[in-house]
Amino acid sequence: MDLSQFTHQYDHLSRDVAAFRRAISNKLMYQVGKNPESARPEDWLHAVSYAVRDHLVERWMKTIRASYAQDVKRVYYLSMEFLIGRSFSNALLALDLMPTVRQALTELEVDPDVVIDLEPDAALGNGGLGRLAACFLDSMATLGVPGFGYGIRYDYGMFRQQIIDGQQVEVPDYWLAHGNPWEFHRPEICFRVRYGGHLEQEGDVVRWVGTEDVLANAYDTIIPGYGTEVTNTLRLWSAKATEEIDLSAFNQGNYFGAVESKNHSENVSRVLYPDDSTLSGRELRLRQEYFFVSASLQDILRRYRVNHRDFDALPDKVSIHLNDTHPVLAVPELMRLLVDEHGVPWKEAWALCRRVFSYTNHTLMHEALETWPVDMLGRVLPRHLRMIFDINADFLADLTAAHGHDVELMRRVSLIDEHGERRVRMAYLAVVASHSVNGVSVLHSELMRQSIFADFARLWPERFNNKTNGVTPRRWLAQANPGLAALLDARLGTGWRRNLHELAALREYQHERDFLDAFRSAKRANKQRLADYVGARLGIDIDPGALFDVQVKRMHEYKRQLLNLLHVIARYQAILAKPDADWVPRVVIFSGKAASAYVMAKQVIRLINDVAAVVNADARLRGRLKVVFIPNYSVSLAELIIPAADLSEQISTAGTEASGTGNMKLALNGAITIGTLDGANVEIREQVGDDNIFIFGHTTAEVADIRAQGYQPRNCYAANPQLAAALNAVRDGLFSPGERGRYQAVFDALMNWGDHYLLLADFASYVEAQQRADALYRQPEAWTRSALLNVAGMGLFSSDRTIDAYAREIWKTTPIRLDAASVFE
Ligand code: 26V
Repeated sequence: MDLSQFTHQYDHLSRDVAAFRRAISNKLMYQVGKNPESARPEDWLHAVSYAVRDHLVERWMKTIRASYAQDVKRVYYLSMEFLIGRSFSNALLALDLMPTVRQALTELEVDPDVVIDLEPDAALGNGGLGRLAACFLDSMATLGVPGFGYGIRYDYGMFRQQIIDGQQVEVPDYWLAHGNPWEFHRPEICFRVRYGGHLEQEGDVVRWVGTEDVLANAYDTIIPGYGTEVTNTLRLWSAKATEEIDLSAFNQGNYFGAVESKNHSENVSRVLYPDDSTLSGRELRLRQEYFFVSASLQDILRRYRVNHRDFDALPDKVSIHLNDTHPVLAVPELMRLLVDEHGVPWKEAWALCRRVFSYTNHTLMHEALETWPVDMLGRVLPRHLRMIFDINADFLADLTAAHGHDVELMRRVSLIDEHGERRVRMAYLAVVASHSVNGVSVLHSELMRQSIFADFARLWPERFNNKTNGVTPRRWLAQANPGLAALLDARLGTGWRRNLHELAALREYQHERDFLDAFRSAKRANKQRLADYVGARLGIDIDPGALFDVQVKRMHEYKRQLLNLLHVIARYQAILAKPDADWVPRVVIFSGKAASAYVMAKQVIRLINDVAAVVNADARLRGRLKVVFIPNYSVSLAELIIPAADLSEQISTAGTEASGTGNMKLALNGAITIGTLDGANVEIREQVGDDNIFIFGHTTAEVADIRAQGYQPRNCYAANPQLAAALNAVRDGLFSPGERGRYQAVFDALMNWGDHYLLLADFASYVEAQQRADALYRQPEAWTRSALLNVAGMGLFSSDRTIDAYAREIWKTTPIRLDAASVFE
């Protein structure tokens, strides 16, 4: 078919406001089915989204055609989570249509900002891991890497957080309530996913029979690249019952029973597990993991077979990336498809697997490492359990052949943990099956080799590598911070959006008064924007002239929001003790969700809100300290908060935060980091220089030492009256006058239960670093210069750099070519 008649239909009109106005009106009428008089703002949002989406579709078709024509090697990024956020402004940015569409809407008497704010976030992720997947999709498209995201289309995303009486209340996030104009339902792309049943063996042939099945149905979202026509696909699976309803039950008059079984099987894609801190070990989670992995692998092999008759070329055409262990069942599933369904001999199938899979580890936290009870796995996925046992047997046999019969080593590296209830170690399966295993910062990759994968790193050192995380400059600078973006455009040109290293040129302006002033006013405007939000939503009056001290991330003990709060309390007490001293005004801003079952994290949220209530009401402070907990942290809220930050709190116990990406987003937006030598903070320091970051606290090695010697938090308490006073205030109920004992457990966790994350050991050093921050903030020009040098140093932390390294070193893919010739060849 000749595409030329369609392909450029819109291009020459794209900047034509009148044409866009007509397109929006058409969509409103013919797709949404409303006339302008009765259209609600939501209807306009849908109409304009459809109009914008059309422009992406053209590019999409072009990319898909080129990828088949060139038979490119494709990357499949398998992830349980994609934390996309909003799509509308992102699409406008990619298409360079923001001014056109704003103007068109305005002429239609629709406020573009109201419409933009109506779009619900696609919050199909918990935190860092899911947002990284979204940044990676953006970068893959931008670099022309032929990539697909595969995941689950959860009906309910990350819960909405309300704060009621200071406490977190979780509300379901039914993000699809008004429909999703960005997705394409593909009823015809539907795969059967099987569960349960049992195995029958005839000779070498194993048959998996008697299963209970569910269908996985595809929904596609277009992922636009920036400054390129390349667009990729995010394909999310939704569960559908195999029969509409159970007809036999229906015919016997059991109407409700008939519908119930349908509902039951469709539950598998109902809700995102909103806990990234502990493995719940729930069977539904296991079913979810297998659900999307099985559908994705069937789809991958189907696509491969469009151009290939056997599987010999699979590793040359297919790269499957495992985003943490959540999709590791892809390994036995690929083996099953190759061996059981396509008759590939076991050893050949395994050799293919080993060349296809790569794996990223995102956490060393023991509680988050996935293991599944052998019993449960055998019940839900008997064929896969058998595969895993066979893979393990081969692996241990090879090990013995190469290293002799070392029982201790075999016990340590076995895919099956035999201590107590037998469990499958999913991370080990990932390592054994992958040709590449990477961590997400230099420090984390090193610790990964030394700790959880020490034996494997000795066996296969060449398999292990580092890929320091990055963030997309499109969303996290161009979109979130239009003020700063405009300033950068004026001085550096617009190239930084695709080549973030160009920010380094900012260093030349560090002594230019006018530029520093302009930089400071951009920050000030962002602070005003946030202050307006906080005033309107929370009724708290904050001064945009104060230092905005920001900690935004999941609530987790290792991230130490409580350490931050102890400093707030100490500062409160210090101001009261010396009310006439010259205090730097501060607004301490927290935002983040706690897993619903994470009692301590929820207590910390409550304590923050209780402290905020007391501090914000205390007139003696004369506004020099304010504490704000902004409810319902999300991608959209991050886009509002991060550009307004002066100080970025990255204060995890050294050795616990794999990388962090918020640290990068904040520095990119001109916040100075106060942080430990943890995760990517180490590399941020290298890039911005020691003078432009406030480092404090014990190092990873020191933390290990302290623990080895038998850490005594009480000694810190005894030695530091300021710390003792802050802790006593918490214990004695200064912030919970109606219930004095409310925070006894928080106090005990630190003082009597070992303070696992060493808050007390780092407190003095933290307070001293905070004083350095105050001192610098007193010199507006020096502060601004330092903030500027942070932006200038962020070139390395673009997810484009990260993806370029994945593509070259792990996936071995080349960018797709989208010249006219390639489309029609
Ligand atoms: C873990 C678990 C474990 C139990 C079951 C449910 C569940 C869901 C998600 C997770 C993810 C935890 C790992 C994670 O998000 N790691 C973060 O990854 C970021 C991207 O690499 C990194 O910047 C953060 O430092 C790291 O905490």
